[in-house]
Order: sequence, then C-alpha cells, then structure tokens
Amino acid sequence: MYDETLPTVEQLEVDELVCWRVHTRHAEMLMTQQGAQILSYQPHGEEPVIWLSGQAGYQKGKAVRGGVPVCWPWFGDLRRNPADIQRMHEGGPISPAHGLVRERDWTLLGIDSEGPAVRLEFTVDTAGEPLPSWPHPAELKLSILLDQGLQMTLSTRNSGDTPLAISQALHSYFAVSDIREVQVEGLDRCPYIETLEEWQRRKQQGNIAFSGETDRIYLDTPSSMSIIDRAWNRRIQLDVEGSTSAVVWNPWIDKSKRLSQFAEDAWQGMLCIETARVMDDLLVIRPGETHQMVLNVSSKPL
Ligand code: TA6
Repeated sequence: MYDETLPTVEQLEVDELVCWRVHTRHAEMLMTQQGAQILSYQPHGEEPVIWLSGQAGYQKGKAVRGGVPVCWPWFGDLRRNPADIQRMHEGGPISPAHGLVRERDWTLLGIDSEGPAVRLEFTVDTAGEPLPSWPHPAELKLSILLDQGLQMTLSTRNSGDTPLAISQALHSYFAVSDIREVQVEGLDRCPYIETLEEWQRRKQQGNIAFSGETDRIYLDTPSSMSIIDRAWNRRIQLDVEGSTSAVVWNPWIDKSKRLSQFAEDAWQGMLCIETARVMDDLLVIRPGETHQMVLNVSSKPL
C-alpha cells in the first residue's frame, strides 16, 4: 500500500531545463538544475508561496523569471557594489546583473529524504569550473530542505589563499493577493537605500506599504520579517541567519513593461523580499573559512 506521508521526487525536463518536482505531505516544490533555482513552492491547500511568472521561459542560459534565483558572487549591477567586491572582477565586459551562477547548471550533490522531509544539495566549485573574469577558488553550496516550511542555506567556502569579498542574495519572488493591499512587517526603523532616488539613505517608518515601483536595499535588518496578506488570510514569515540586509522590490506598472518573461499586470501578484549580504553588509570570507546564510520561509494564518 502506497504511504501518502512519504515524500516523492521526480526528475523531469521542462523545455530545455532539467528539473525536479518534490512532493511531501506538506507541500510541492519545483526546482531546476540551472542556477539551483527553486521555481515554485506551494503548501497543500494554500495559494503558492513562491511566485513563478506565467510567462516563464525554460531556456538554457536564461534565468527563469520568478522562484528564488541565486545572486552570487555579486548582487545587482557590479558597478554599484563596494570597491572590494568590484576588485574581485578582473575587468572586461561585465555579465548581466546578479552575478555569474544563476544561468549555469550547478552540480547535484544529493537528494535525500529525512522522514517526511526532503533535502536537495547543489554546488558550484569555481576551482573546477572557473567563472568568467572572476578567478577565485570558492565552493558555493545551496542546501534546500522541504519540511513543514522551506529552508534554504547558501554557503560559501573560501578554498583560495586570499580573502573573498562578495555580495549575494536569495532573490525570492513571493506570491501575494494584491501588492496594493499587503504590507511588510518587521523593518520599522531600519535604514534603507532608495535606489529609485539617487540611492539616497532613508529610514523606514512602520510597516512597508506599496503604492508604486519599489526597489530598496534595507540594512541592519532583523532576523525575522513578514508579508501580511489579509485577502489571503496569511503571513509569509522569513526567518534569517547570517544576513542583515534585504532588498524589497516590486516593479509596478511601467517597469513591468520592460521586464522579460513578465506579463504587464504581473506586478499586482508578486513581491520580492531578497535575503542578502549587500552594500554595508558585504561578505568578506578569509581563506579556508565558510559562511552560511539561512532563510526559513513559512506561511501561517493571520
Ligand atoms: O532585486 C531588485 C532588482 O535588482 C531590480 O532592480 C530588478 O532589476 C530585479 O532585481 C530583477 O532583476 P533581473 O535581472 O532578474 O531582471
């Protein structure tokens, strides 16, 4: 007799990409080997927690719009990063924003079930697979645990003999009922960089509400923050270790028209809160040392 409580893992191809669909008694998750990118995550009987574009493409070498892209060894535009991070790049043409690993296949280290839970682990070893114009030995690993919630652990081991200066983010796209009705709780009084207004530094007053394009880098962030979604009667909670910065982004109407794989009205149903090590919170890892950033995502009724 088939035991419903035991998890299942199915490997499949979605267009050009190798993917895995994981089903546990709590939720279903789809992810791809390209970028070790989670594409969707939906607890049973609930709306999706992780948002995936209805216009997502699954082509080799092109990041899929949505899910949780991994930005490493820099976040955003390299030229906007601290000088120590820019110096790690040996010059020449700079690849697109968000670093060098979200559009390449990571190596699968293993898929293991742990009772009702499933853990998948992927790695990029830059000593064995050099990254263009970034000649530094490092072992990047993403460990994903699908249990009652969704846990992502992004770790970097400096396997070289000089310090590594990097910025990084788990660029999580969350599904919301209507961006105009939700709020982000937990960042009250945090300083932030307003990237839409000459990167001015400001301070958050109260919860974050949304009435236009929003693209902010929050600093000195706490270990816990939430999306409050009354229409869907739920709180998506982010519990974090090893990070004190987060990016909050919604493209709103005009920028949505310029985004790939993104319907013109898709801005209404998504919100990025990106668990990060960026700007003042950059990451410097000494030779032989390892840094871990952990994100636990859970959803619960309000
Ligand atoms: O994280 C916010 C951001 O840097 C936005 O400015 C926007 O560019 C977004 O990332 C999406 O970037 P992408 O390269 O995935 O289209």
